[in-house]
This record gives sequence, structure tokens and C-alpha cells, in this order.
Amino acid sequence: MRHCLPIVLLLLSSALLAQSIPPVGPVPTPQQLAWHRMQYYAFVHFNMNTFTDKEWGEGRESPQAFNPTALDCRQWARICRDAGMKGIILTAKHHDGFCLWPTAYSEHSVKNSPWRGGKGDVLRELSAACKEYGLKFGVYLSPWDRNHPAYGTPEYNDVFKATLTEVLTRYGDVFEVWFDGANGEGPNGKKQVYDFPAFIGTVRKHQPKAVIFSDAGPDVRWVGNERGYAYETNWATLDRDKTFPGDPNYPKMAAGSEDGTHWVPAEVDVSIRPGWYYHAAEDDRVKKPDSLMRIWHASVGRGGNLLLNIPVDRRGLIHPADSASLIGFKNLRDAAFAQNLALRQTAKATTTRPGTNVKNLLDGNPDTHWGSLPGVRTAAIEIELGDDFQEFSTIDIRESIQFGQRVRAFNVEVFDSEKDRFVEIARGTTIGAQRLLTFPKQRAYLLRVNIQSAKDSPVLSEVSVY
Ligand code: FUL
Ligand code: CA
Repeated sequence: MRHCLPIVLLLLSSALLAQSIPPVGPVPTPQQLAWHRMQYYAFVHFNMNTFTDKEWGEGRESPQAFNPTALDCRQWARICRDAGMKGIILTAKHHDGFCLWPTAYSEHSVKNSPWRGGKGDVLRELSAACKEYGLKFGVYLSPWDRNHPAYGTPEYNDVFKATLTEVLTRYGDVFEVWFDGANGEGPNGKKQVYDFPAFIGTVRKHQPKAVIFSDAGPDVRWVGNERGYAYETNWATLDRDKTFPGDPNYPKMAAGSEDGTHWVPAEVDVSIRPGWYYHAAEDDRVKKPDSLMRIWHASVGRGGNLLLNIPVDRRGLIHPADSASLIGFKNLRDAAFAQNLALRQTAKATTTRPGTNVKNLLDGNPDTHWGSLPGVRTAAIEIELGDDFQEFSTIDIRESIQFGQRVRAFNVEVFDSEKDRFVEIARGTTIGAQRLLTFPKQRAYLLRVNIQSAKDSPVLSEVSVY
């Protein structure tokens, strides 16, 4: 048994060395890391507007109008799971104030609707369906409320905290709380001064594992547009204290900033239809799988998460046009990323930090990594795709973001056997959680990733080739 000791010591010391990579700048919390790994989940806009054919209700609707004929949250969850999504965030309350659960703090609620005889609770049904289908459950709760009589007075902040508490304590784990930045006038013509610190405190108290979204975080930020793309240069770090939810200058900050003070990654929210809510007139305007694929490359492929909205219809079901697109999109992704040609192939690097290994980039494991020597900010990683020529048109590179986001610029080259040298086929700026680059189809057996500029010694977790 004596000969085991050196091996044990070796394993132990390399584990310690790997652990000892000092972070650069802000790093994600465990909750944010878990969120990054979700990558793709659904937004469901379904509420009073579904029945009034509007995008923004005024809060004067009769609760009688809310009456889905065949509501089935299990159908939503089944389709989302089959589409490869990891969770669902529901508009529990939109700007018109109508609550999809029987709240004690408002009369504008399902409790006064004919649906399920006034005994229904969409949040209860959806959270149960998510559990059944292995999805995480999240809530959108609009602070802007065009119905509540207290809106525009300090009392409303207490009402909002109380409704938030109902939503966060009745339905099990909530993975994300979505605060809309829109802040308009209420029924008495007054705007609310929101007590965001208190709202955030309420979430931390009841759902400490949830991430909180608003334009300005604190945990997840808006990407600055609703068209489905993150910026090519996308820092997960943000000068969080220089902005606030609803900040009209916010879109200027939407790309994050290299030296940002906090880790506040971007979430890309976009609807599968032109509107957020269901309108029968848009049944033939559902985005097709190929356009969703472009969105994938511009969102997840640029280090953001994709929050894809599905407007549930008046029956309370996902319309067949939307489910067909979602599944078609899933099939496209499965085909595009079916075979990672670099998986368990061979690689070498110009520099390697002790305790890391270039092989870790090709092991399919997001928890293992390679880094350059401390202080070395550029590196070349050569990957051999086996003995034969391979055809590929996409590369997927990921940073080990638990040590901070570092890379500023990189390029990809293939070895051109006729020219007998490497030629550049693609270049990018930031990497972050994930960077996808596509290029015209290549035929080669050797490629090289060059990290050309970084804030500090780069640390990557995976490189995949398709
Ligand atoms: C916006 C809202 O005003 C829209 O109605 C929608 O909910 C979108 C996701 O956020 O701020
Ligand atoms: Ca790895």
C-alpha cells in the first residue's frame, strides 16, 4: 500500500493547485453559476391581456373576462421539457395588476373570475406541472400596477412585498424572480417610488437560492433589447450601482463592462411571436426554427441565457404553431451539436498553469479546466481532430467563469495543408460562459485557438467543434 502515497499526494496537490487559481474581478455566486448552466428556459405571458387582446392592460378590466376554457399547465411543461428548456417563468401579475393566484391583497385576481368557479390558482397548477416534468419554476411580478388603489403611495410598497411573499412562500422553490422595469401611472394618476431594496430583501428572505432579474440586476440583467441578441462583446460584469430598474440610459450599459463592479450576466428575452401576449392575428407569425437558431447563436452563443416567450392562448394552451416551432428548433440544435469532433481528441498548449491540463478542454466536463501560467495573457491551443480530415463549421469555447471573465479577444485558425500553414477562419472578442462561432464549412484535421488578449491569464473549461 506504501506506493499509493505519492499518487495520493500528487492528486491532492494538483487539486489544491487547481483550486488556487485566484479570481479576477467579480465572480458569479453559486446561484448565478447554477443559472448560467440552465442556458434556455421559457417565459409565458398569459394573463388578462390574453382575453382582452392587448399587450398592456389598463387595470379596469372585469375579472369576469379571465376564463380559459381548457387551461392545462401540464401541456406547457411537457412541450417546454420536450423543447429542451430548463424552466418556466410565468407572468403572475402584469402591469394591469391582475393576479393569477388568489391573493389577499387585491380584488383584481382569479379569485373573482369564473375560471374554476373562482377557486383556481395558475401558480399552483404550473409549479406542480414544473415539478412533474423536471423544470424549474419562476415568477414575473410587475411592480407597476394600474389597478391597485394604493399604487402611487408608500403603502403600495408594503402591498407589493406582501404579494411577493405570497408568491414566494406557497409554491416551493422559485429559481428566478423577474422584476419588470416599467413604471407608469396608477389609477390615481401617480407614479410609484419603488422600494427595490425592500423587494430584493423579501426575495432573499424567502427564496435565498433564487436569482433576481431587473434591468440593473442585482443578479441578472436585461440585455437591452427584445429582439433576441446579446452584443458580440458581452461582459458579465456591470457597474451595477450606476444604473437602476427602468433607467432610460440603460441600453447603453447592456453590453456590460470589462471592469464592472459586480457579476450581473445578461438574459436575452424575446418572444416567439411579434407580441408577448397571444393574439389570434399572429398565429401565422410564429418564428420558424431557423430564425430561433439564429437567436440561439446570438444569445446563448454570446454568453447570455435565452428566455424565450411563448404566448399561451385563450384556451390556456400552447398553440400548435408555437409547439411545432419549438420542437423543430430543438431538432435543429440536436442535429447541429450532435457530434463534438474534438471530444477526447488531442490538444497541446503553449502555456499551462500547474494543476490544470489542456486535455481538460476536450473531456466534455464543464468542471475541469486548462489555464495559462500566472501572468501569461496570450496562449495558443492546438487541437488535432484524429487521424483524418474532418468537416466542421462551428466552434464552442467556454471560460471557467467561476474564476472571473477574462478573455478580450481570440481567433480560430485551421491548418491549410495546401498552403502548409494555419489560416484564420473566425475571430471573436469576449467568451464568458459560452461563445459560439460559425464559419463556412472547413475540411481540416488540425485547428488552433489563439487567446490574443485577456484581462489576466485565461482559464477555459471546454472547446468543442461541430
Ligand atoms: C416589458 C413589458 O412592458 C412587456 O409587456 C413584457 O412583459 C416584457 C417582457 O417586459 O417591460
Ligand atoms: Ca472540461
